[in-house]
Amino acid sequence: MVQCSKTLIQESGCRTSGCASPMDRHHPSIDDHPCYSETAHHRFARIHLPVAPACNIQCHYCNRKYDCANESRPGVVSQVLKPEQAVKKALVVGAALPQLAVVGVAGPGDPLASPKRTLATFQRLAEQAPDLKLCLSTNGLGVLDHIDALLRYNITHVTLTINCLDPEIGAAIYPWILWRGKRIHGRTASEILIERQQRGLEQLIARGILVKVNSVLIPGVNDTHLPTVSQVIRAKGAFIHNIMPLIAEPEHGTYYGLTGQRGPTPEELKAVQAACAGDMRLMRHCQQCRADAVGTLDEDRRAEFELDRVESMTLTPELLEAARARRAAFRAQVDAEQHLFRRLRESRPRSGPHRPILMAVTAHKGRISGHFGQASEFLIYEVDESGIRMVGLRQTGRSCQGEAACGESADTLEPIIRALDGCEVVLCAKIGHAPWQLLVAAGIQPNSEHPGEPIEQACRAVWHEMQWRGPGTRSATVSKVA
Ligand code: CLF
Ligand code: SF4
Repeated sequence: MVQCSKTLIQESGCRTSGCASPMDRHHPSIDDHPCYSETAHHRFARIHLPVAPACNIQCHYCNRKYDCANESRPGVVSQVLKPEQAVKKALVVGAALPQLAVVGVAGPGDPLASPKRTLATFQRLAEQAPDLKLCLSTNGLGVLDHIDALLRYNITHVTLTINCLDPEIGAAIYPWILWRGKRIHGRTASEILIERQQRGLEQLIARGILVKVNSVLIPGVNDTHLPTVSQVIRAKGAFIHNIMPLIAEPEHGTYYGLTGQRGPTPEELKAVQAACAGDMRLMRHCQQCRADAVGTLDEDRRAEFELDRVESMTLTPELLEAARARRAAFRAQVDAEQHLFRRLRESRPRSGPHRPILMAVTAHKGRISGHFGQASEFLIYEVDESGIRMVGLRQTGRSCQGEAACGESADTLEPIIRALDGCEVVLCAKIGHAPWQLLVAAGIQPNSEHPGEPIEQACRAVWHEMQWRGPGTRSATVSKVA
């Protein structure tokens, strides 16, 4: 049996010691990682430190003037920081945002093409902020050379970009790599890269690091091949697969952009994700962040932490200790909330008279208010015969990005509906047809019959109505649907 080097895997069961599927395992180490856990992504923040300017390969979707497109949106430039500047920035952000949980290095080039800068950053962070998770995103060419250092500095999460297993396909994506001081071209280059990526994947997993695999979906190049990639990485124990759409525009100056290679349509992306699903976790909430991103995935806080401001701040040991305590308190609060929800869900009878019901509410100043599609958070109440109690808050992000498209996209609604898991009712002032139908299909009763009423009065009324009519009954009329 292979021994895991990290307790995080041992605590929850390691596939090398008998667990079959990544879907079966609950990893405490993902509970506050916004990319590995969809439920964490509205609550916890990450910061990317742009310390790695160089790259050791060329991808046809990359222009070196911009951030590494293996995780980032092309056409974005991040200012490269020295390790000491980067560490100070992470500590300043960690002092200002108690929700900060992860520090990642994802560019602007490949972090392991500048290993000294990347590892020096992680080493200092492991010493100065040991509660923050350390995360790395790489093309995989250099990973085998640095696994010991990754473990030494407590990097627990690594993303590998794996676009193919077939060197013929690889030759159409990677024109060259830099390998042992030489530039290697064509099929030989992609053979070396693929072999290093696969052995890197195996070694990272064997040594207890949680691995996410990113694949860039390139229509006509690797679209029909990605389900095979997904099967292989799943069999090797990758935790989650993130299939990212190619973004190729002529103005980005990339080979693909200039030669007319198109990116996938939303339907094509969805079809490939469906073909890769099964018992593999798929990441569907990736924001293709910048290499200097700060904040939660849906709230950009970069502007608050410009280098001048960061450099003017003084960090004392007392301030750092207080910041750690605030982060710990924030985690404990989220943990307690999740624990409460689990307990309520498990203990609540599913049927029978006078049972307690969880309701998600959009409100303003204590009254039912707002459009479902424009709500970015829901108050959660438990309602039963004895009264109503607020038991938490779920932040979901908005489904509606503008009046015209309001609530029509199942892609944006599905994560919100998943975030309301356990609730039986949604109370809001207005709701569109599409979210109404999806909520009903998910077993959640939408109700827009009580706009402007005090929350307590509305929740009680709905609870009594449900006792009278029985669960799953449509209590609101479609006349109030926006
Ligand atoms: Fe950053 Fe990447 Fe770590 Fe997340 S991002 S290094 S795993 S902390 Fe996340 Fe951003 Fe998508 Fe990356 S949403 S681009 S997957
Ligand atoms: Fe560009 Fe990233 Fe590919 Fe390097 S690994 S060529 S930085 S996209």
